[in-house]
Amino acid sequence: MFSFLKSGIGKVKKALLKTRSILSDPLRLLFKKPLNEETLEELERILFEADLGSSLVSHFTEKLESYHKKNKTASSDDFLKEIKTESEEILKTCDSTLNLSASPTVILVVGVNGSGKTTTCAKLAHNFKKEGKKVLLAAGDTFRAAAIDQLKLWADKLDIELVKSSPKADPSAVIFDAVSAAKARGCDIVIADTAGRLQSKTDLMHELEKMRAVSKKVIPDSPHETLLVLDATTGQNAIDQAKIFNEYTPLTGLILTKLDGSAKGGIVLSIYHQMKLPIKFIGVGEKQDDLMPFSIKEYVDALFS
Ligand SMILES: Nc1nc2c(ncn2[C@@H]2O[C@H](COP(=O)(O)OP(=O)(O)OP(=O)(O)O)[C@@H](O)[C@H]2O)c(=O)[nH]1
Ligand SMILES: [Mg+2]
Repeated sequence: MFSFLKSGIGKVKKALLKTRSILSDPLRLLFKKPLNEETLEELERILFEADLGSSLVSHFTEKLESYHKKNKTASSDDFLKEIKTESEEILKTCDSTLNLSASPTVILVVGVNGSGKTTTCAKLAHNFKKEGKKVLLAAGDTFRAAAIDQLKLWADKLDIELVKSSPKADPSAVIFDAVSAAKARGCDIVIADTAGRLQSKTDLMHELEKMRAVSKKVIPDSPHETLLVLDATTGQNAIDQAKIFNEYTPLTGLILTKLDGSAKGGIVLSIYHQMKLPIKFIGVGEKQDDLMPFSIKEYVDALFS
């Protein structure tokens, strides 16, 4: 994972530029003023705008208030440092490593419509291939012909094997074929795309369980990872999605896409605070190299620098 982490230096910082402009820049100015009722209100407003969510906003406000009581002469930089340390503390248990011990490892990629699943599958496949792994993509979104074509285009471009079926076929059958093929061909990783589904549509949510069951028929402890792709620009709504998906199908981690172009970068912190589901990757653009393994330090530095 280290190889593509290095090439991503600066990308995370760039992706969080908008969030930074509404978060750390105003905070730095605010911390120059004395901390009183008025500035505390302003502090809450700034934290809300970066999508930190109400529980985290209260948490930070209380922490900063008590820090101020103990450190009356603290500077603006001291306050920023304090909020940074506190953010790292919240994320400290977020283990972003993937469980890749099985061969083949099966990764199921799920999420609502348009969150970035197909693109993320391609980016993941590309990253693993760069590490020398033999990857197979499964076109588990059989809902629309265009979805299969989209993954096929990526597979051709990245020179990665693809298992697909005809449109409208049972997605579980595709998963079965893909996992069986990966096993027979000695692949290291299978990455399965799935159709976008609204968390409120229970029949579609149950379909996910069927896909998991079928994968288990071929490899009993699979899928090894079930990753929920969340569009960071949807803000706090992403938390509701994570809660409901997790009720239907046990998630092993989250991928937050479209952090570039979003001013809601605080959602990463907020979602971990509330869900305690590890954030495994973040999407910082549309190209194959725009998926970064989530690094606590890199993220917190980018958010508050
Ligand atoms: N800027 C940016 N765009 C992204 C990112 N990830 C995905 N996208 C874009 O988001 C759009 C939707 O991505 P898809 O991968 O098709 O999303 P999906 O979840 O598969 O969509 P459905 O299959 O329709 O549910 C595409 O235009 C992608 O290029 C990201 O990290 N940053
Ligand atoms: Mg898709």
